[in-house]
Amino acid sequence: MKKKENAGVDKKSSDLSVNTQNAAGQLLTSNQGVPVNDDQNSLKTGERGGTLLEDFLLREKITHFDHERIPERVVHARGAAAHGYFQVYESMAKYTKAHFLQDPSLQTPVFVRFSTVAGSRGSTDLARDVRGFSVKFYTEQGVYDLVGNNMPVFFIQDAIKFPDLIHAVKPEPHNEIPQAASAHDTFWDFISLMPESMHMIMWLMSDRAIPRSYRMMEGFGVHTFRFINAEGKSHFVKFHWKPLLGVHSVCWDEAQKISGKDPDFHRRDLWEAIENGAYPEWELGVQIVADEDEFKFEFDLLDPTKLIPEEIVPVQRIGKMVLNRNPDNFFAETEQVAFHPGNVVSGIDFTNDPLLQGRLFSYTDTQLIRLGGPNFHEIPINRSIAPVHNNQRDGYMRQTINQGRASYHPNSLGGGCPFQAKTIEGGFRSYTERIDSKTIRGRSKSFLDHFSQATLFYESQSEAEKQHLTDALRFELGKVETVEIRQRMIGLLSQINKELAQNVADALGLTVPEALMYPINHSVPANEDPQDYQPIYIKQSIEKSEALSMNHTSKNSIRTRQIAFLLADGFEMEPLETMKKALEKEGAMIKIIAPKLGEITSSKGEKIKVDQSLLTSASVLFDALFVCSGKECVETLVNEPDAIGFIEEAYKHYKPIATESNGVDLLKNSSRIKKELVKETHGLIGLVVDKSPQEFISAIAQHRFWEREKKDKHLG
Ligand code: HDD
Repeated sequence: MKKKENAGVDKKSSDLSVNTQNAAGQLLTSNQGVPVNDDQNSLKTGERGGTLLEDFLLREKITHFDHERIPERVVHARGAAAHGYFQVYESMAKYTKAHFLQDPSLQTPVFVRFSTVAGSRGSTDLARDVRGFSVKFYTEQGVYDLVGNNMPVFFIQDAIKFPDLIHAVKPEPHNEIPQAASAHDTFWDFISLMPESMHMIMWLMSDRAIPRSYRMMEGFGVHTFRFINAEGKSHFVKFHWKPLLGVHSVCWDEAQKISGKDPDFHRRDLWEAIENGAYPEWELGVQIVADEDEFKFEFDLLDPTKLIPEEIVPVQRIGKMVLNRNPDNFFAETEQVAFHPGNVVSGIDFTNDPLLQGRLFSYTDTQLIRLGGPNFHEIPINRSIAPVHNNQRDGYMRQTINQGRASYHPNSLGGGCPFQAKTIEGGFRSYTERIDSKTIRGRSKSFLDHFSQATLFYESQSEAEKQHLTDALRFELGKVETVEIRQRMIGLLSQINKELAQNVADALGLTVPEALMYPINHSVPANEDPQDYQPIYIKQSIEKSEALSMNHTSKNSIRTRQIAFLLADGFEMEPLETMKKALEKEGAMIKIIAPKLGEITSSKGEKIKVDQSLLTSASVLFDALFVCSGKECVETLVNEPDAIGFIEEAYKHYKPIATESNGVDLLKNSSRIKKELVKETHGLIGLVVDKSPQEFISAIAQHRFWEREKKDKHLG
C-alpha cells in the first residue's frame, strides 16, 4: 500500500472539522437558516393572549429539545473520552500486516473512551466496578477498535450469559436499587452460582476496581486475538495498555466519599490533565504466542476467564498512545462514539473465544437502537479516515450522497466499481482456520478450571492488597440479605484460599463449609452428566505473578498528583514557596485551601489567592497534604474543626503529609497522628516533618503508606 505523507492526526481533525461549528459572530437562526429576531417570546394573540400554533420557531425549538436524549448504553453508560494518537516503536511486520503497526513515523489518530459498567449515565465515577478502556484507531486501512477493560479477564465464558450477568448487577428490577453498585443480592446470587466468575471476582474486589485516575489504569484486550502477517501466518496475541504514570488506586472509604464530594472525579481528572498539557500516556503491550504453542498452557487460550502470566509470556511494549485533546462536544463525540470489537483491519483477526464471538454480534446490534439506524458509521466521530465506498444505501439519517445508478455488484453500468480489493491491496481476508467438528451447544472441558488463576491472583497480592480484597468481600457480601447466597460465596472462596474464606466468613458470622461445596454448575450442557463437568483445579506453573500486584507498579513520579496546601492568614510565605516550587517542578498540581475564599495574607503581608475553601474542598480529592506554618495561621486552624478533619482524613487514607516548624502543632491535634509523632523511634510513615521538599516528593511518589493501616488497627 502506498505510504501517505503526514497521515493521521491532522487529517482526522480536518475530517471532523467539516462538522464543527463555532457560533462566534454569527446570527441566531432556525434549523432552516432563517434568522430569528426574538428568541425570548412566543407568538401570541395579544399581550395576554393564547400562543399560536403558527409559531414555527417555538415548535421547532421545543420539538428538538423533546428529542435531545438518546438511550444510554445498556452497559458502560457512564464514561469520558479524549482524542490523541498512537505510534508504533518498531515495525511489527514479522507478526502483522496491519499498517499502523509497521511504520514508526506514522501517528495514527485515536479516540479513547473510559467508562464504568453498571451505573447509569449520571452515576458516580468512583463505583466499585470494572472500567471500560475502548480505543478507536483511525488507521489508513480503516477503523480498528480495541474494546477492552482495565481487568484482563471476564466474568463469564460464553456470551449467552452476558444479559444474565448484566441483569444481575444492574439495580434490582422491582425498586431500581442500588445505583452503580454490585453490593446487592441479585449480583451475588448470580455470581455464587457461576464458579467461572471467581477469577474476575478477585480483580473486582481488589483496589483495581477503584482507580485513582483513568490515567493510572492498565487496559487489556481480554480475549486472545490473532496477528496475521503478509505471508498469512498467524500468531496468537493478547493486548495490554501500560500507563506511564503507574497503576494506582484509592481506598474504599475514600471512593465512597469522593462519590459524594465529586461524582465526576475521574472525568474531571482526565479533562484537567489534558487542559493542563499533562497528556496521559500508555504503552501498547503484546503477548505473542506462536500458533504451534496453542496447547502448551495449563489453561485454554480461548477461555476469557484466564490470563497468560507475564512471567510465562513477557509483555513486549511496541508503541505509545498519547491523549492530547479533549472533545469539543460531549454528546457529539463521547456519547455518539460507537465501538465494536468486530472493527478490525487487515493483519488482526479473531479467535473462537465464545465470549468474543458473541460480542461480534452484539455491538452493531446495540448501536442500531442506541443511535437510531444503520448509518451511525457516518457520524463524524465514527467515520473512517480511509475512503468508504460500497453498495450499502439509504436508511435513517443517511449523510452520503452517492452518485450514479449502480448500487450493486457486479455491475457494468458503474464500470464495475467499487472494485474488490486484492489481499495485496489491503483487502481483508479472514484467517482460514481448519474446523472439523460436530455442532454442539456446550462448553469445552478445557474451560473447567475456575479457581487456580483466582488463587494465583490472590497469592500475588501484597498484604495490604489482600486485606483490601477481604474487606471488599466483607462489605459486598455484608450488604447481601439472603444468607444462603453469602454461604454459597464462602464455599466458592474456600476453593480459592482457605484463609480468605475464613476471614470473610468471620465478618459475616458464618463458617467455612468442611466439604467441598460447589453450587450446581449451570453451564453443564443438556443431556450431559454433571459429574463430567465438575469444576477442576489445575495447579498453575507459577505460584505468584508480580505483574498482578499494584505494589510493584512504578513509583518514581509525582507528575499530575494533586497536593493540598492547607493554610490561614498569617502563614509563612517562604517555606510555602520553596515547597510549591519544588513540587511543581516535578509536575505536581498545587491547590491552596483556606477557611474562606478570596485572598489570604502571609505573616509579612504578602497576598495569595485561595483556590478552594474548607467548605468546597475535601481531603479525599487530593493525593497529599502540606500543612503550612506560621503562628497566627496555626492558631486559626487549630480552632477550625474542618481543618483538623481534613488532616485526619488525609492520614486515615494513608496519604503523605508534610509540615515544618510550628505546623507540627496542628498535626498533633489529631490524636492518631500525635501517637505516631510521639513514637518517632518506629519511623514516621509518610509523615514528613522539617525535612527537605525532596523527602516529601519521594513520599508522594510512593502514593500511599498502607503500613499505617496495620498500625492504626494496632493503636486502636
Ligand atoms: Fe461489552 C459496551 C468491554 C463483553 C456487549 N463493552 C462495552 C464497552 C466496553 C466493553 C469497554 C463500552 C464501549 C464504549 O466506550 O462505548 N465487553 C467489554 C469487554 C468484554 C465485554 C472487555 C469481555 C471481554 N460486551 C461483552 C459481551 C457482550 C457485550 C459478552 C454481549 C454479548 N458491550 C456490549 C454492548 C455494549 C458494550 C451491549 C453497550 C454499548 C455498546 O456496546 O456500544 O453491545
